[in-house]
Amino acid sequence: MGVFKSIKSFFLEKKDSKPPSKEKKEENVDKLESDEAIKAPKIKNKLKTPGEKVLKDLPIEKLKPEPKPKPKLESKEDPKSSLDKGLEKTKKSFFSKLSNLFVGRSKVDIDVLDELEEILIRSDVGVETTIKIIDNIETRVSEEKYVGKSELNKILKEEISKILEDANLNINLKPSTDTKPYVIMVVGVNGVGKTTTIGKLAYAYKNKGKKVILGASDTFRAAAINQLQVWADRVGVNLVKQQMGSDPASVAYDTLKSAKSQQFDVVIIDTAGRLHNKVNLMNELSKIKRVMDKIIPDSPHEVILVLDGSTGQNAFEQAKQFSSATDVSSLAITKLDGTAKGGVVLGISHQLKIPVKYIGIGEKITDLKFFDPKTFVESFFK
Ligand SMILES: Nc1nc2c(ncn2[C@@H]2O[C@H](COP(=O)(O)OP(=O)(O)OP(=O)(O)O)[C@@H](O)[C@H]2O)c(=O)[nH]1
Ligand SMILES: [Mg+2]
Repeated sequence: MGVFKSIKSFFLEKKDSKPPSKEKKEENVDKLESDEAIKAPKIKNKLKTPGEKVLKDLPIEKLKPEPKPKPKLESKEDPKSSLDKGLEKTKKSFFSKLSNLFVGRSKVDIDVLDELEEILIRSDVGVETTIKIIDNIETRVSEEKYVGKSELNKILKEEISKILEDANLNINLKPSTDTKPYVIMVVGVNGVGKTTTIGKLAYAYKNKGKKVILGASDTFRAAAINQLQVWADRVGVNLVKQQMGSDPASVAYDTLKSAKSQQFDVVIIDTAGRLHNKVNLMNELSKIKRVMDKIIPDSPHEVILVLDGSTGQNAFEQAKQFSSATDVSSLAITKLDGTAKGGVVLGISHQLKIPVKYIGIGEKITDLKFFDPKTFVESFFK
């Protein structure tokens, strides 16, 4: 594996100088049918800030009556085919490179493995994950007499499945707590797709018969509040909001109070992705969590970090930073359509050990898929 070592160090250097790019893929939130999402692993949140302001007597905006969802937004598409479509760019780019591997060659040798390593790195799988895959394939190739193109595809598919399944082992396995309301906080840097994902998620929960309420805790921009209002109206769920610049924790407070008193099943809190600096952002998220915990002990029950898959290695960095600053229960990787960087799902799952729960494959209300490693890999290798 001497040849690989030099290639690895080459890519390690190259990775740092790579500009952000886009991509990603996933599966259907139709799986919410099983209610599994509501049984997501619970996270402990014991962040306490000294001198925390007591939030009381805050004006709670009147809840709007739930309008009917607009049927035109519903997609009649087969979820599988929409996943295939969403992953098309990654797939095309990856497999066209893969088939070039065998031009003028009939079996897997050291050169093929070196090139495969490069393809994986270029598909944003990440160096650490690529090395693991290549090492495993190398071992298997040396054990088998003849490995040609179809055998390599089969081995590669198995190795990728193994990595994704291992990383997602713990998701949805915790027993249901029957928590009501079940509180979800959505975090991530600006522009990754938090608000859109919340809209899609609210739609999926509502379709499962859940009574959903949203909280506009991104008070940093007026447009952010309006955007969430548009989604709330579109899906037909309630929204709690205050004016721009108000305390995000107080919006969360209002939302949870309403959810509790009016017996909502699911609360989804939007948060700002952009503040004056990173420390401010993380402090604010901690404060929102502390306030929630006071109203509904142990909430939020789930913190979803949204990452823009099309930013490739940048998404890795964001995942690292957020998970070191706050408890992240799962990931939603968006914008996998329109990017060839879908490999990032693999690297992030493997290296950060945070399960990928959803993938966003478009801007439509139905374009959020529950991430199932098996279906994902099947779609990829189809
Ligand atoms: N193609 C595609 N676009 C998406 C997807 N998810 C979100 N978007 C688009 O990405 C853009 C940003 O999405 P938002 O939901 O506003 O992102 P945000 O994280 O809430 O952004 P801030 O509120 O600015 O922090 C919008 O134009 C969305 O339509 C996806 O899965 N695929
Ligand atoms: Mg937003």
